[in-house]
Amino acid sequence: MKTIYFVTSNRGKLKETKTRLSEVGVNVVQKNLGYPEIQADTLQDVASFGVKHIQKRIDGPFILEDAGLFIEHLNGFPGVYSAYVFYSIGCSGILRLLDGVDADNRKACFRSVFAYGEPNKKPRFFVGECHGKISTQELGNQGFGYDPVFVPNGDARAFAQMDTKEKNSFSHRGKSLEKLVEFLKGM
Ligand code: ITT
Repeated sequence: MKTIYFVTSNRGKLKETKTRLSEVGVNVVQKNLGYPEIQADTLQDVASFGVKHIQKRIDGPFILEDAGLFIEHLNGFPGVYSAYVFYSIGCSGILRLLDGVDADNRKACFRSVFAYGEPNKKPRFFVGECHGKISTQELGNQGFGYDPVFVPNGDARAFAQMDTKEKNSFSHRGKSLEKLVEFLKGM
């Protein structure tokens, strides 16, 4: 079985990634090394900087992922600042920002970028996105982060009302993971 380090502090991401990669014989081991998340315009820039930092500090193949929630009515906020905004105002803060906004204007998109790196090799990037809308109240208690307030297109439930496999079948991370899986199969 192939082993890959996943450099992340986020146990929710880890669970979703482990669930999918274990199905294709890849063992994912968390490395909570931390890396500087630069202020950048895109998730890929953040991931790219992270890879360069980690490459010098790790001795085998690794992945990291940067993700964010982009809300149309808020011009893409919190976007690349999703982690900070979650820890400062949380789901309830997002609901307050959209208070009184009608259903047609609650569109949002989750984006995910996985980076695969090895020491001294050019990194590879795999992106995924999931369109949906922000609910008017918190729903469910599974998942993590903004899952209780995000309802993906094609379903009436929030991510937090789905188990890991169901969420992966809709989610931004599920999609970027499928591309990573194809790449790993071809190695
Ligand atoms: P890392 O250590 O992997 O960087 P992180 O939590 O800081 O973990 P990000 O920088 O990618 O991760 O931050 C994205 C934030 O967006 C994250 O903290 C969550 O609050 C939120 N988020 C990302 N993916 C999500 C998902 O699938 N469901 C709900 N919220 C999500």
